[in-house]
Amino acid sequence: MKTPLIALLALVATSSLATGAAAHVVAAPDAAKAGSYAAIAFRVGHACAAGDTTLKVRIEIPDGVASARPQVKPGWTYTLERGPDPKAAPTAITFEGRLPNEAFDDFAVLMKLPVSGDRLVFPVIQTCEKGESQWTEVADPARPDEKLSRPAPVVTLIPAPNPTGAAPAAHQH
Ligand SMILES: [Cu+2]
Repeated sequence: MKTPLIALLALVATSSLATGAAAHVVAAPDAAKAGSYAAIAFRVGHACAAGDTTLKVRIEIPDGVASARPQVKPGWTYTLERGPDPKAAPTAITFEGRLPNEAFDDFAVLMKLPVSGDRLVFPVIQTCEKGESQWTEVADPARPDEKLSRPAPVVTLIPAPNPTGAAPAAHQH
């Protein structure tokens, strides 16, 4: 009777983890090939609190991302924040619109991901009619089981199969 119990516990642990992640602000997909152009959606699962409405989603673009373009969303506007280099990727993208608490939505960004690195962290500030949620917590590698209440969305970089080879079909603009 030992094995079925362990299997059941594993199943419970997995499904509760999945539910928790889906209810936060998460990256979808949460893994992408290093060096690739990847469309990553930032999925907002709920407002800042019950009865509140999301008005603004600000996504910080980490260093190493060479370009970042927001997907146009009907009903939403976007603003790009830029650093001193006008050719570099924006440092942040803010979507503005309305998203009631009972609904979820995806805010997609097309990015040229860095060729090397393990993972990218995208701090997100969610501004609502009444409150604000800062999705900026980063897990301590020394304490991987620690429960974070407002984790930042993370994208794991999948190593390129041939990192030393020539880049296929370079995109020059
Ligand atoms: Cu949540």
